[in-house]
Amino acid sequence: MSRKNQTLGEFIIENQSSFKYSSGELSSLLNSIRLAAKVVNHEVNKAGLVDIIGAAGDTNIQGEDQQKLDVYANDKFIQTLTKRNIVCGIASEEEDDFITINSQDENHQNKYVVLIDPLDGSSNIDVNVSVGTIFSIYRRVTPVGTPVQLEDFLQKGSEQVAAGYVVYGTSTMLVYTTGDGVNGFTLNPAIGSFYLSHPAMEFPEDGSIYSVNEGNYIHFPQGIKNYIKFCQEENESENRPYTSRYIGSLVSDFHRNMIKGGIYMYPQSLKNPEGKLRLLYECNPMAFLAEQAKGKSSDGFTRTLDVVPTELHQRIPFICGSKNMVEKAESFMQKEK
Ligand code: AHM
Ligand code: MG
Repeated sequence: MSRKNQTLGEFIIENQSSFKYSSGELSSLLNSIRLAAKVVNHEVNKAGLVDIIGAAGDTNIQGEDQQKLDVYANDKFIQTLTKRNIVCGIASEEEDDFITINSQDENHQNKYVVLIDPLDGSSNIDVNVSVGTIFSIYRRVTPVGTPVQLEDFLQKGSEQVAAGYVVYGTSTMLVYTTGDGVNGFTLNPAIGSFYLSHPAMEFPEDGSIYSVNEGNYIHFPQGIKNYIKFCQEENESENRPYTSRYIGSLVSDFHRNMIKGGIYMYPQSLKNPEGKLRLLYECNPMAFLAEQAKGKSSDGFTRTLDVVPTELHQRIPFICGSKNMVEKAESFMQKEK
C-alpha cells in the first residue's frame, strides 16, 4: 500500500508485483533512472556556477545545436543504464542511431529497450527555466540472445511497459507510470532521496489553461486556429477566455497542466509539416502518462499511442491534456479536415 513520504526506492519494490513482468528487472531499471536523475539534477543545479551552460559546439541528427548539459545528461543516462544487465538497447534524441548494449556474457540476454530525451527544453537552460528528462521503456520484440534491432524501438506507444519524466523545476520531481496510474516523487536535496509527494496523479477532466507557441499561429492548420480563438472567446459559464501558459519545456507545461487542468498543443505548421516533437521519446511517454492520469493525447485524429512508428526520430503533431479539452480541440480539427 503506497503512502505519502515513502521513498521512491521503497515504492518501486512494493509495487513490483503490479508490473506486467515482475522479475525484478524493471524495478532495477527504474532504480537506475532514479540514480541518473539525481546525478543530472546535481549538474543542472550548478548551471551558472560552473562551465556547463551554452552550446557544446555540435548539432544532433535533427540539426539542433547541442547544449553542454544535453551532452552531459545523455552521457550520464547512457552510462547508468548500461551498467546493469537489463537494457539491450538505448535510443536517444542526442544519438543518430540506437545503441546496442551487449552484456551478460556477451550473449544479448537483456530484455528491455529505453528511449530517452535526456534533457528536454534545453533552450531554457541558459536562462534558468525548468527543463526535464523524458523516458520510455519497452520489452524487446526480437528474440533474446540476438542483437537488438530497429523494430525493438519502433513499437507502438501502447506497448510501453513504463514511462516517465523528471522535471528540474523549483523542486526536482520524478513522475512515472508502469501502467497502473501515475505517481510523483519529489527530491529532498538535503537527503538525496525522492519521496512520494503526488500519489495517483490525475488530469482534471476539464481545465482552463492552453499551452501553445502562438508565435507560429499564422502557420497553424485552420482547426487549431479556430480552437485557439475558441479558447480566447468570452463565455462566463465555461470559464472562457482560458489562460495562456507556455514555458517551452514540454515536461513543465505537461506537469502544470496535469495538476491544474489544461491542454498542450504542438501542431503541424508550414514550418514543421510533421510537427516538432518526436514520437518515440517525447510524445509516446507523455501520452502514456496522460492516459494513465485520465487525460488524452492525439494528433487531432489518431490516438498517439496507436501510431505505428516508421523512424527513430519521427516527428508528429501533438495535442495532450485534460480529456474534455483534447476532445474539443479534436472536434475543431476534424471539422476542418
Ligand atoms: P528540444 O527537445 O530540442 O528541447 O525540443 C522540444 C521542446 C519542448 O520541450 C517544447 O515544448 C518545445 O520544444 C518548444 O518548442 P518551440 O520553442 O518551437 O515552441
Ligand atoms: Mg526534446
